[in-house]
Amino acid sequence: MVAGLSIVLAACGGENKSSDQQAAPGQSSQPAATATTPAAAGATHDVNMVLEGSSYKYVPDQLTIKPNDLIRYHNKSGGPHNVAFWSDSIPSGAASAITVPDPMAPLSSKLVVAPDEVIEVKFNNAPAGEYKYYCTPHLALGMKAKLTVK
Ligand SMILES: [Cu+2]
Repeated sequence: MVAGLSIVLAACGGENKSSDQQAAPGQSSQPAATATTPAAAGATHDVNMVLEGSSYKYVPDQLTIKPNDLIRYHNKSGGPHNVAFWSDSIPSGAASAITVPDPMAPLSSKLVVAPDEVIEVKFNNAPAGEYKYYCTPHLALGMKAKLTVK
């Protein structure tokens, strides 16, 4: 008797819950663009990895971001490319604030080969300062760039 009642209540609760969940995303998506909210999810930036003529480069090669932003590096031409940070060219304490996908080494992402394949580099409370990085296969050819976190 008691068990049957609780099942009914649970079923009612489930219906109410699903209607709440439908309402919530609509309410929260509108103010998400405000930049003043502390600890909010960061913005997303796009950087292309290209071969132009005989030059391998990141475009843009300088970018200013906020401490919790995400950068999507797109393999446009001339791959394989990757994103690797010099451990001595980032602010102190910054290494743990950077997440690279499938790292080959600390702070060094996997290589992307397929057209338009993306490397997502995530920053989590990254300290302010300059972050210099390079492409491992093309470092000798000058493929390097800089981020500024502020
Ligand atoms: Cu490269």
